[in-house]
Amino acid sequence: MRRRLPLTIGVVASLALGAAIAVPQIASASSTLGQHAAARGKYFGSATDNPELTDAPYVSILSSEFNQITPGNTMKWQYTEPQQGQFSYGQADTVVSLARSNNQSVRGHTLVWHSQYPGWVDSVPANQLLGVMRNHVTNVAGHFQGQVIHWDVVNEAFEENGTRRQSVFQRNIGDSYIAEAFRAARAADPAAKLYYNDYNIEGLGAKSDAVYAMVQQFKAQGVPIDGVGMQAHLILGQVPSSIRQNIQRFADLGVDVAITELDIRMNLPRDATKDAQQANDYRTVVDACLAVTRCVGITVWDYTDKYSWIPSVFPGQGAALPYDENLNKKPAYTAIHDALAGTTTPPTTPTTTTPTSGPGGCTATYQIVSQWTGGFQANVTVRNTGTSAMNAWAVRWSFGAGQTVTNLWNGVVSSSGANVTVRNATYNGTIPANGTTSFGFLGSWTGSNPAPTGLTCGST
Ligand code: G2I
Repeated sequence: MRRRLPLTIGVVASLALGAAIAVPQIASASSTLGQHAAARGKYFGSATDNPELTDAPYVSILSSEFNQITPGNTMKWQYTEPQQGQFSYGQADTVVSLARSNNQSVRGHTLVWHSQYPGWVDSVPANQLLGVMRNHVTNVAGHFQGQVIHWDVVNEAFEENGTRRQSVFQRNIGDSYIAEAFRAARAADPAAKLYYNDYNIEGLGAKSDAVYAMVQQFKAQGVPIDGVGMQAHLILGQVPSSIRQNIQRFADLGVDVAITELDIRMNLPRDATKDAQQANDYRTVVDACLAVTRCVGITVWDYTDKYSWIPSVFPGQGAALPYDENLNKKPAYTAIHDALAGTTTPPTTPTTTTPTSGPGGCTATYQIVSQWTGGFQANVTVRNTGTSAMNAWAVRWSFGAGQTVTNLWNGVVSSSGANVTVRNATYNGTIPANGTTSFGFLGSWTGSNPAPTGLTCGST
């Protein structure tokens, strides 16, 4: 049996996609994460694993709080085809039937992966491996037809620098193995949404660029891909600032996006400061998904620190999930809940509009879109009030109550004390006469969040 650590030390993250879940429902303040997500047209799910299903209090929360489930291990090749041609679905079926009894959708994980496959696969002659891989995909996706609505068809096929990982499939089949796996999956279960899934593709970078190029190529060639899963094994305080923009660019290619394996690990022990940062980080991820229509949902890689994979792979780190080891909710839970619920706590007057002319013939309109305890999201619209196109812009303001920008998109931010400068990104510097562009950001605040002062817009 093969078992390899799937992640490069110090760099881990990925997202997965989920399915758009049914019809939005009304959720109340006390609703579960799954109910709030459904009300926003998304799902919020958890991975689980068979050994944990004997833990009744654990199962109780798993069954009630989430509306989506991913089997964390038992759909992998080593479990489903331990000997060549002998398929074994007992453990995976147990997870699937639990999910069905709780009205939860199931993400299949995973058909083709460089890790957790049985040793006999390495002995298959190179010229037979394509047939063997197709046979595996056909059988597994066929078995779960109608029960699995999203499949991680191929998992973790790229290196950090964007080259192909030299897995047994890559070495013996070549670049085409990914497309071939997707074709076999489509044939086996035409209704399932088929995803490519990887870590460290949450933000812009060489690896996500490589996946982006592959999806673009698959779309052009008619290879049946429906989504990209971003695993999102993230590190405290290091949510990529481009996560929202990156999700959006995949969506713009015409695929769905799911956050598939979210966790945010920290150096142990936990403390209140780290918990607060983690809550903020979870909020950032949830808000990024909520901001993009084609981001279909989020799955945490199990929901409790009791069953997290992190401590065994990253010694000294952990506490990565929204429930602690005793199944108590952490601040991260509240952040996720409030983000999904759209809670604005406290209910202040969140909108300020302050158009101000600057020296460069443009105005900036600053608007708080939503606000919650400790955080807010704002949008700034830049209008060219001149009579000719402008090629660059800079918006400046000063925060009066200690607020900070934590994550900004569609612009480049620099801060000095209370003073904030946002310049255009490479792609939105040009604004035609009387045209507009905009950028957005997540900010933090304590005490109060008054409108900024000294808001100006200029060409430099
Ligand atoms: O490594 C974290 C995840 C990265 N993305 C793909 C996921 O499939 C992967 O999940 C983890 C599981 O959560 C772990 O539970 O994959 C690991 C293997 O690469 C899983 O760990 C293995 C242990 O290493 C084995 O010792 C153990 O027998 O889980 C097995 C079943 O509990």
